[in-house]
Amino acid sequence: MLSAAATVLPAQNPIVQTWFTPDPAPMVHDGTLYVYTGHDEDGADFFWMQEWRVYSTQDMVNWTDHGSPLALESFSWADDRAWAAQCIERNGKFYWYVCAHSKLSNAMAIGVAVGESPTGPFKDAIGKPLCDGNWDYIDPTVFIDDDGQAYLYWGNPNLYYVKLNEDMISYSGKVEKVEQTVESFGAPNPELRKKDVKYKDVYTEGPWFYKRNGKYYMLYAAGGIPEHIAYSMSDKPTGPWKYMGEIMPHQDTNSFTNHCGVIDYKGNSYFFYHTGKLPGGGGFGRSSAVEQFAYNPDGTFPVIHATDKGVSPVDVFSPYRRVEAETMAFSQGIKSEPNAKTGVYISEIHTGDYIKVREADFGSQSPAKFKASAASALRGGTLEVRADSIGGKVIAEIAVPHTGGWECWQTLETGIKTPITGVHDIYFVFKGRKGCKLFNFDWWEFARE
Ligand code: FUB
Repeated sequence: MLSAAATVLPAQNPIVQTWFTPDPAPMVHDGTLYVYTGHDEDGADFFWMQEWRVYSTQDMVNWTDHGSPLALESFSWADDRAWAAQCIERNGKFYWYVCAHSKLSNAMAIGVAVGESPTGPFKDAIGKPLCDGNWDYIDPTVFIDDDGQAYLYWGNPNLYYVKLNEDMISYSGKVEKVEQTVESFGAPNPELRKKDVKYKDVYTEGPWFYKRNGKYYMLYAAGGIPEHIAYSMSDKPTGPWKYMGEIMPHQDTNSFTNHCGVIDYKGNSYFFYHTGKLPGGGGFGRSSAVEQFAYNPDGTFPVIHATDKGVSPVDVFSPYRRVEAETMAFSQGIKSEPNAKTGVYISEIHTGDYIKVREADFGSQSPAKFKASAASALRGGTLEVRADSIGGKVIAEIAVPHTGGWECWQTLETGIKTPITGVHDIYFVFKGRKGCKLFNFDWWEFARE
């Protein structure tokens, strides 16, 4: 909860504030950027992770929460540690490579789920792990080369790969272990490292593999704990690799791990990573963040620093359509929840909480109406729609009544209080009795008539 007088910083990082979202893995499909993340439990004292989550954006600042279409329960063989994962599309299907603790081997394993859309539904593609039985079988990264050959890399502290078959759910040959040397990754293979030697760098975990302009990139968390992000490059998908240096040096981000993913979207390059900077966060409460960067002319990386500010919008946001309440640039105090019928909605709304949607374009003619869908098992509260800040002018205001239950939705409609045109941030500010949940919020829409 936040007092109305509090200052709202123009922060975009972390990109999600409702849940902890570590290990970001971006994917672009059909003009939308999706980020697949893990989920650190609130108040956790280890990586006791149960599920994976999906978020999407079309402007890089307003993110839609698609909930958790994949969890440990999706894999009959998995019982713990829903750790880092990555999703990729092939022939209209979506393959989400995960790692988790295997009850078959009592070690970590790599699995694969298949889905009909980027947000699911997903199911275990083979009913068993793809590769099982080793404590360092974590953090899969996948890439399909121009010749159609797909590669799956993973591992901590060893780096392994397999060549995936075209079906993406089986592989040819055996699991290969990449030889690490000072030249290729900054230090020799784990078993050859000497305790008293300070190496140039040390491959640790979280590989991110891709190709750009004919060069192959392997980014990874490096240096042991605390981790920074470093990278190696190669002319071939399976090496030999050349250690290229640090990308994101260790900073005081309140997290001893880091985990990256890189993608181009709408003409820009983006570097996703995680920090422990969400209030209440830390080493086991990590959140995705993103920075924009430009490759050096020779294809090498600049040094990228973690910022609170994050990135700028790359597209306009239309408020003249049904917008899910779980689409936002920033929020305070709230959570999101799934419902089989309604989908994801916003919950845990208390007085003073707010949602910010960034840079909505109202055009040259003001809307005349505002609609919202809300539900309350108690006495409801007020949904204020304000422009540009939590104390900004009130564009519309809706009194949410008792609707009969937390999932008994009512569509509520009101006229516009203060006409608005042009581009503005929208703040949904929740007001009501102190100390109790006010209402749940599913969607909103502005209309000209
Ligand atoms: O999220 C659990 C583990 O922490 C991941 O698998 C690693 O990459 C590190 O981020």
